[in-house]
Parts: sequence; C-alpha cells; structure tokens
Amino acid sequence: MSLRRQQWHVADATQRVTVARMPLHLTFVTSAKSHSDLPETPCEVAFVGRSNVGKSSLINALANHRQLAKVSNTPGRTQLLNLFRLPTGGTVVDLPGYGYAKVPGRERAGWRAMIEGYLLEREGLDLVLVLVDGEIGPTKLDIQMLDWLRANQVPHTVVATKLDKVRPSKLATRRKQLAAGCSLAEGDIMWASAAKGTGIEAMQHHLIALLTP
Ligand SMILES: Nc1nc2c(ncn2[C@@H]2O[C@H](COP(=O)(O)OP(=O)(O)OP(=O)(O)O)[C@@H](O)[C@H]2O)c(=O)[nH]1
Ligand SMILES: [Mg+2]
Repeated sequence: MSLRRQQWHVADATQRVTVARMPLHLTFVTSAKSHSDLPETPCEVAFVGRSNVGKSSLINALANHRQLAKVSNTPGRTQLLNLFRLPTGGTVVDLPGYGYAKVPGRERAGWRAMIEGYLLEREGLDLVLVLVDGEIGPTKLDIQMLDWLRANQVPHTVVATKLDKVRPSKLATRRKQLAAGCSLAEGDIMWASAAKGTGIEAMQHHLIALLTP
C-alpha cells in the first residue's frame, strides 16, 4: 500500500490555501518487554514522556485513527514497548510513561531498565520525541529525561502537548516558560493538540520525511 496524500482546501478570507494532509498509515505490529524482542527497523521514532502526557493520543492523531494506541484517563496504561509500522517500513514506538506515583519501586526500576536499554541500544532509532505537558510545563522527571538524553547524545525533540488546554491569553508566556524550563529556544519546540488537531500536519510532514527509508 502506498502513502495516500490527501488534500483539501482551507478557505480563508482572502485566498484559498491548499494544505497537504498526510496521516501516518501506521499499523500495530507488536508489544515487547525489551528492545531485543522488537523486529528490525530501517528508521524509527520513539515517543517518550510522563504518564498521561498524551503520547498514545498523539500517535493516534498523527495516524488519524482513534484507537490505534490505547488511550486512558488512568496513568500507566502503556506498559510495554508498542511498535507500529508505516507501509514504507519506518516504525514508531510508543513507550510506557514515567512518573506514575502508584507504581511500586521494583516496577519503576524495571521501567528504567526497559526504557534506557531501548534508548541506548535500539538500532535504527533516529529520533526521540520527548512529550512535555504544554499546560503544566516540564516536571523534574522531564528535565531528568532531557539531561539524560543530552548526556547520552540521543537525538531528541521536545513536543509540548495539550495545546488546547492553554488559554490563548497565556500562550506566549507559556511558550517562553516551557522553552526556558527545557533549556531550549522557543523555536526548538513543536506544539500540538491531539484533541483539536493543531500542529498535527506539521508533525506528520516531519515524521513522514524521517520515516521514509
Ligand atoms: N485536552 C487534551 N487532552 C488530551 C490531549 N492528548 C491527550 N489527552 C488526554 O490525556 C489523557 C492521557 O492520554 P494518553 O494518550 O493515554 O497519555 P499517555 O502519555 O499515552 O499515557 P501513558 O500510556 O499512561 O504513559 C487522556 O485522557 C487523553 O484524552 C490533548 O491534546 N488535549
Ligand atoms: Mg500511552
């Protein structure tokens, strides 16, 4: 199956602008406890972030498919490495979230080994998208994750989620604060709302380019 390029017109007061909409035609492949159990990939993008930050929802929005990755109000819903594949062979991995207080210490250590092993050893991993809640900003654990990725030279980009929850009057300040909290420039951060679809097209284009071997 080839990638379908969908087009539609957004009418604007003065002109017609053509916007290319390219959902990621992802299909679920497998869930695994360890990166060593995942199939090989030519190129991969992983989604990492606090539990409940919106990783699975963002994957669904990018795929334009509501139930591809499991979404839940209960934090800790995603507990394995979940791998999805594009028709071109590129893959996306939804990682279990961190920072869920009710998880016992033993399980947290298991999570750490699973995620760190994956991030350090996964062949074909091109980019890690670090999701940070756009309304709340980076938590201590988000900053630890960013520091760890920098220290280990793992390529990553920050995506601020739940843009729809930020009041428009507060947005300019939130953008500045969130970037400063992540020690990044405002322009380095992608903002998105899985709920409203804002920012999704830009991410689709970026990811399709990255995930086409
Ligand atoms: N308002 C709003 N809510 C969102 C958005 N994205 C996700 N949510 C909600 O946030 C909650 C958690 O979403 P998930 O996508 O399951 O979060 P996750 O990061 O995959 O969570 P874990 O699997 O526990 O790590 C759900 O109730 C979603 O409906 C968004 O863009 N806007
Ligand atoms: Mg999830």
